[in-house]
Amino acid sequence: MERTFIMIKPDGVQRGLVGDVIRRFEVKGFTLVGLKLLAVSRELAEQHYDVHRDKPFFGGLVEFITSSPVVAMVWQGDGVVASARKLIGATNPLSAEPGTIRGDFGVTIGRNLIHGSDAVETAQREIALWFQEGELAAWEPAIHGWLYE
Ligand code: IDP
Ligand code: MG
Repeated sequence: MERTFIMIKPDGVQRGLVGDVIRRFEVKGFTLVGLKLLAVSRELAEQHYDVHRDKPFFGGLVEFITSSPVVAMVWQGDGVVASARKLIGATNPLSAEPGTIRGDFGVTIGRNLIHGSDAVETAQREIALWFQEGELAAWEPAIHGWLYE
């Protein structure tokens, strides 16, 4: 089944929003298959955001992501990659719709609380970057039949 990589950024952890964020993915019906809190190395942050290496905000972004612990997660479910991006909302929290994580909790693009993979292939790359295979649990919730027809 489809999987995506979700990271609660340092601002989300510092502001005590870890539980709220996890709750939104849980009640939507997605399955948590990997979870850890970690201090991010500069190397990992740079690899994760490699696509933005030439952007003016790259240096500040790496500083931010390495400044305080993050919560890294893998969530699973039908269409989870695109659906997670909808739950997260637009990159700029001031443009993000109310009801989305960034729309409800954020005010500025450099403190937008959470990362979600932007495509299935990106998700596969990011999951492999952040998690060892043994850190992921393949399990099916007992309520599966009440979530999927
Ligand atoms: P996304 O997180 O919604 O996929 P991207 O365009 O991939 O957005 O940018 C990655 C991250 O880089 C954003 O989530 C944000 O933290 C940061 N970022 C993007 N644009 C800016 C900017 O103009 N100023 C500061 N930070 C930015
Ligand atoms: Mg992105």
